[in-house]
Amino acid sequence: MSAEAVRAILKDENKLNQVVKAAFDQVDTDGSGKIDKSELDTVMKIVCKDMGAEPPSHEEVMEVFNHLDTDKSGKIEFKEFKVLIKDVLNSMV
Ligand SMILES: [Ca+2]
Repeated sequence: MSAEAVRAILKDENKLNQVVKAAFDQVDTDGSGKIDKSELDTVMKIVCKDMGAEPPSHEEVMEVFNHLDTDKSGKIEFKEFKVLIKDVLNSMV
């Protein structure tokens, strides 16, 4: 994705929501509308494998989870996931 394309997404709330929703649905494998610890664990392992990195430890997964779970509900809701995707997109431009 080009920097211009990323900037266009960040400026357009509807586009951003579409991007976040597409990513969210991939992570939320049971379709519960929330991401739980085991779903995050699975995704982090896949991402690390894709990048050729060591799989994350349980502690690393928990650290990321607790960082994202800002309301401490024990699940990552859409709005919390959106913060993550926005951070990732912002880091690309
Ligand atoms: Ca939460």
